[in-house]
Amino acid sequence: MSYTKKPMIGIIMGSSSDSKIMNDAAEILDKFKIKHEDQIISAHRTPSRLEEYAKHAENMGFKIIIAGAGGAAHLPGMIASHTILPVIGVPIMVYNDKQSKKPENMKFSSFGGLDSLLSISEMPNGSPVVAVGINKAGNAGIYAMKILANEFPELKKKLKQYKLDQHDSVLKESESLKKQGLSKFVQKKFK
Ligand code: RP5
Repeated sequence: MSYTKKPMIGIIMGSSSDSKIMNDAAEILDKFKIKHEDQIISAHRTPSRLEEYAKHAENMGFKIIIAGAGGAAHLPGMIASHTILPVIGVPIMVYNDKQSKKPENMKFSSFGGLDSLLSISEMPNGSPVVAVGINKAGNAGIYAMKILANEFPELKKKLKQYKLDQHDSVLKESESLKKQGLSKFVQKKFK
């Protein structure tokens, strides 16, 4: 299929500590066989690289950039200021390793991601970034596909099927809940 030949989406994140969350976007794109290029670009630690990346994204022919950052998240907005490509921002409730048993590896943002959400969504007039919810990188992936689907009919079909699958999965769960009763269902689901 034509849309699988070269990366059409650039996924960038401010730090390796964002990678676990940003991987949700990659997983969605992989599921739909959309190639993406992934990089770490920090607005405050590598500002010159940020400008270079915006040029690179245009030269590569990317159609969308998905940018995730935590804290005072400048990456999505600054990238948007350097390019005409649409930027989808993912606000990140910063942490380093959620699975880690060592508490010193847990690093939450003081404002639980609200800092990042506002930094991304409240871009002043003239340089917009669309923002998904906090840590909702998967939604950024789906939204990117919706934009691409305007151009690629195969993708449109796949997205329609994705919606039908969601519908069926809820029906299946509802049937099982109805059959078992709420108490048993909850015991089983959350054991
Ligand atoms: C932001 O600072 C990054 O996007 C990350 O979410 C946050 C913390 O980065 P590290 O200190 O974990 O590298 O720039």
